Amino acid sequence: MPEEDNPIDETYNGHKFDEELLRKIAGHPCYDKKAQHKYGRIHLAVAPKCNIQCNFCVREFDCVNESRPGVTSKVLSPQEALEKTREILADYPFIKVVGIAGPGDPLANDGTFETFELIKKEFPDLTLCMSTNGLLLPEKLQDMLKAGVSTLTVTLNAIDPEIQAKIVNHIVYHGKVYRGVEAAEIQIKNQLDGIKAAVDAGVVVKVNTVLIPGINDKHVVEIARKINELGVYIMNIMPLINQGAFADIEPPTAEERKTVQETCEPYVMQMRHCRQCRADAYGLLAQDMSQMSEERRKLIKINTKEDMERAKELLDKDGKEESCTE
Ligand code: CLF
Ligand code: SF4
Repeated sequence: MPEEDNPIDETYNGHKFDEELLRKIAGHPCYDKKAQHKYGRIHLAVAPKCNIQCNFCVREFDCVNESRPGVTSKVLSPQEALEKTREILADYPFIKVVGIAGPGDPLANDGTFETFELIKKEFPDLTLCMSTNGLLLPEKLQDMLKAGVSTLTVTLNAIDPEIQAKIVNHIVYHGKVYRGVEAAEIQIKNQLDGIKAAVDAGVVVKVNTVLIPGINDKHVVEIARKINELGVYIMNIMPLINQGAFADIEPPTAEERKTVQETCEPYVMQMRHCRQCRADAYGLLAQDMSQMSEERRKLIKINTKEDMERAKELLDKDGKEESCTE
């Protein structure tokens, strides 16, 4: 990585990142906005089950805490996921990150760990990334670390149980169903304890927060303050997709979201280039190749540096036609 491409402060937010982590951040399209144009990610849809019920989730689709709304990804077995990674990496070596982000919650699915183990064994240089609702984070953190995950997203939509109780209908925790404030208290405790433990273990943590007007919009800055204390690296404030029990809530305008991002920025770096990817997306963030025609994918196969330049030109020129709309 040339020096000018690595803009990351190695002591960001009170945390010192070693050289290896700095390299991973600089090559991660979600964590470093400059990297989004150069490096891609592949999502492996190996995690169908979820252990909570968010009020904006209709469950037929991918987890909307991280993914593109209204989209269902085909679930893969760990072995299928490995094969898919092999095929895609052979053609698109600019993909540096393998993420598991659904379609349900990765920590609620054993296939997540099995998949990471397989990928790590065959591709030890790739960054392994995961996105979770955090309910099982404290108890699964060691498994996650053992599997080699170094960048982690936790969705944190409230740190006040009264507010969280309006967002999540129920959780299923250790075989028991909890609702309301009781459920919220369990989840928030686990999310915050899990984030702290992950940061302490050297994981680079991102927090996703779904901005829900009238529910958590005034509260998001308190989340930002809290995650600053915990050493979170970056925050991604996502607009509500109004479906499910929240179908009647008007999503935030771009201006409202921007104002909240600006209010949170003094506390934690803001991610503004999220594309709300599918749980099976691959390629550059702005150009999800899972949605491209075979013909087009062939056109941008990468074998040499020149191919890479050509691919970028092609994608810049007319890729918008085939990429997903936001
Ligand atoms: Fe995937 Fe998420 Fe890892 Fe990125 S996505 S698991 S951190 S590799 Fe990125 Fe996609 Fe936004 Fe997610 S643009 S939806 S933030
Ligand atoms: Fe749906 Fe994701 Fe919430 Fe689970 S965590 S209920 S998949 S939005």
